[in-house]
Amino acid sequence: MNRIPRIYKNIDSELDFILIHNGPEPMLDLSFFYATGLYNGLFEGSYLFMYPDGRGEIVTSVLEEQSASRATLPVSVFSTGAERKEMLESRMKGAKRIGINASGLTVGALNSIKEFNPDAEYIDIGKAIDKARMIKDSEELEIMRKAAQIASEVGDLIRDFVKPGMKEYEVAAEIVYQMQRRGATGPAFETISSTGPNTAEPHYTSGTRTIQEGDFFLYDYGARYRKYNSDITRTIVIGRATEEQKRMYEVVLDAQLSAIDAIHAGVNAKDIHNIAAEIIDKSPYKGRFIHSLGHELGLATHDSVGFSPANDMVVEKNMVITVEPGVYLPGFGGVRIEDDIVVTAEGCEVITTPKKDFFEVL
Ligand SMILES: [Mn+2]
Repeated sequence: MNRIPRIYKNIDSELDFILIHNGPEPMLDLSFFYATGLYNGLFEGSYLFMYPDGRGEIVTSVLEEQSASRATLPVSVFSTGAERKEMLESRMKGAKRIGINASGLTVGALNSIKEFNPDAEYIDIGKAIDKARMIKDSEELEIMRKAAQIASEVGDLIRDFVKPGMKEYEVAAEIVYQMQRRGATGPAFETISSTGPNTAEPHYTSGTRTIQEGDFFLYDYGARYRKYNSDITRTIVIGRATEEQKRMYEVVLDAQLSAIDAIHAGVNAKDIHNIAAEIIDKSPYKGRFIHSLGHELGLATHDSVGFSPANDMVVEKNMVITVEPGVYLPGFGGVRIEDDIVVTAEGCEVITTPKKDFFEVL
């Protein structure tokens, strides 16, 4: 796979080349994997040259030679610092305008590149890469459907697994274990497994609290498969639910389904957020929806902004975006329901499928 031409479609200025440079884990530029289609290997300290005619070249260490051999692009391998210096200098010599992806590059990594050619102008073309990454191709969609499917199977399993007396971290461990048993490379992000009042904290992860009768139980998790991610949230009640818990759930579900119904290519992202926000603000939970409706998903869990009140963006076919309204009552608890959708011409396809009828663990 070579996605370099797709990136250059979004660039109108003259460049000698674009240079991607990975730092040490976790300072990797995911665009390296986007452009090359590589999904094995770490590629710390590796370089990717991308030329305006669509050619590319990977420059990497002998450590990654095996992994790099899966690429369709040519690969040059260095085994010493001196060899690396020689390879970089010879390729960068005389270049006047070099494109970089500033958001994927640490200041340290940029400084190290500049040593090989201090005279060039370094131009941030990150927006062109982001734009390409937003629209998924058929191979990316196939991988993402698999990531979604793995996580979906585990979603249904977990609501039958959770019981009073378990610790939050035990359920988190089970989620990750079951995803990996189904072929996930790993979790997409640190699993959220929260109970009771902790569910009111949207980015709580998991702790030592013991699940009790009457608790909300909220799990927000995803599978990583071939470096692509899925992202799901479900909320259930442990034991018999109160009227308040039921009402919260119904409001959030209504907001989510109404927003999903309105999605199609050509719609404005902020209008989709506002559909969900209006439903919540007309309920007793006015003002308790405290984040954006959803983010774009791909190689990064938060690939780019998605359905947000500030995102005046026309939604396009084959974007993958989450839809995740929530309401949070500090000290009491929160409800969030999240699915991943692929935008189509006429509507959208929901690719995450765990059940989301109101559920009590009895
Ligand atoms: Mn999410």
